[in-house]
Amino acid sequence: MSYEKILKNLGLDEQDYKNGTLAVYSPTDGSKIASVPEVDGAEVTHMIGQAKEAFLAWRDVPAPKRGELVRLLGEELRKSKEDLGKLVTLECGKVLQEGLGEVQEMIDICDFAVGLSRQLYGLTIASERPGHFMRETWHPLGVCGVISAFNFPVAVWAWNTALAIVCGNAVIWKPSEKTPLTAIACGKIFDRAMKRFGTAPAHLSQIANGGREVGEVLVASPDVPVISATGSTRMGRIVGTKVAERFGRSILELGGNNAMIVTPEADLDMALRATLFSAVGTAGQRCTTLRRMIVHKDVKDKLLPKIQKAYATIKIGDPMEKGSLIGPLIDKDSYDAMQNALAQAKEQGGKIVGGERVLSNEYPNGYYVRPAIVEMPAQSDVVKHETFAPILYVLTYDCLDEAIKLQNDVPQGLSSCIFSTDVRETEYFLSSLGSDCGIANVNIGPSGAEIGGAFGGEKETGGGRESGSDAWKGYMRRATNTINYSRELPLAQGVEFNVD
Ligand code: UN1
Repeated sequence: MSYEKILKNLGLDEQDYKNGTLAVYSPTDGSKIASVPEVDGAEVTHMIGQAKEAFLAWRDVPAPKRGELVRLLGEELRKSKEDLGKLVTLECGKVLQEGLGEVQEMIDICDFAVGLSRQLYGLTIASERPGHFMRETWHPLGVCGVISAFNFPVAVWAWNTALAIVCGNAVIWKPSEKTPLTAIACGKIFDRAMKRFGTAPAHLSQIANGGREVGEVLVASPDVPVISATGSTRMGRIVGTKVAERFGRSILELGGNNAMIVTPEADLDMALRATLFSAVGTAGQRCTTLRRMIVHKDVKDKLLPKIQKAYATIKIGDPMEKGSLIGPLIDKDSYDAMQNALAQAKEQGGKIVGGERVLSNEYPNGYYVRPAIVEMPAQSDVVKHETFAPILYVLTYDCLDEAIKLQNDVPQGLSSCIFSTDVRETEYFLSSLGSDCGIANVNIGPSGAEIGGAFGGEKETGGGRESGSDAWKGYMRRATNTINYSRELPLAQGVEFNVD
């Protein structure tokens, strides 16, 4: 199917993707597929005003009714799954199975949010005073700014928006400049849900395609009380600081440098399969991608050749084609960064297999690579750095404490896992003496998290939590209420304050 047909199915008109100022290239072959309209700073300011109006009306709609809008969004996403999945593949280069999986994550979070819309619970708390009680109530915050990255061009919007909307907020989304088309498609899908819902205020969810200025205006505005930003640590450091300066709230999902510990008690076939999906899936461009394997010294020679063998035969190619497991990197800059990291790894004593460009004759402007495995003598600087490409560094260890120390000795703290069938090892890894990451898994890889859990990580990953569990609290403000139903006015802490 031609991509214009996909765009049409999704509801895009030519004015949405032709004659704009923001050029869109497909990483598949580097061809220009669209040029979409952009907004500037002044327009974003205007959009913030509109979003604020929408919020003022939406906060008064009962939460379960707000959930109905998200339920309709989930229905519309189900109808558009195939087309949106393909567009994700076309625009960001992940293989179709993963493009479809990403849309499934959107559907899943909608389902979650619908249930949540009847469960925005607060605590009741015993008061120390007679005839009093305390409770916590949760209220929407206002306009929520969402800044997302190219690698999950649509799911990240959905994780934030589904929750933000049932919580009673309005949303303005700044998508990655590399993936504005999928964002426009999401806007159309949202509009269809809005239309069916009928009575939601206009401008509840808006999209601001454009450059740096768009993000800067959102981040600086006191009318945007919460900013959820996904991307590099460098970006997060700027956003987090700016938002903190105005005492806004930020939810940051930044770099990861995720490890797998493989112990002598591991099921090696499972470890192999998990390694393949998590190290080379999405061409190594997930924030949860497996980047470091910390393998016991006695196990390395059993496991590593198997991984190398699989790497040598894994199908790299057009991400739309059935059977392809690795698509292209997003662009040349990304390829250059990968080669640069490999050169550094070599200097730092690394032994590299793979990593070279492939299919360059077929796709002179598409950057396909063979995933790299790099045996490192130590956890040197390059290993501590997140390179957004399929490079798997391999380190060995002697005792579990050493492995955990290596695992934690990086600036990032997103995801981690251990492969072992020994419950003492696995529980130790999950204990407070074990992994310091926001996500710690046993016998599954570090990537591909379900939406039901809170997603996010510590240290330079930014500390934010999105998606499941109680991540919704990030989009609401908590009020503590003390209610006196007696005829007395006792003070807390037994303080006497009487005027006679
Ligand atoms: C990301 O790469 O930005 O756990 C998020 C996963 C996905 C989310 C990745 N559910 O791999």
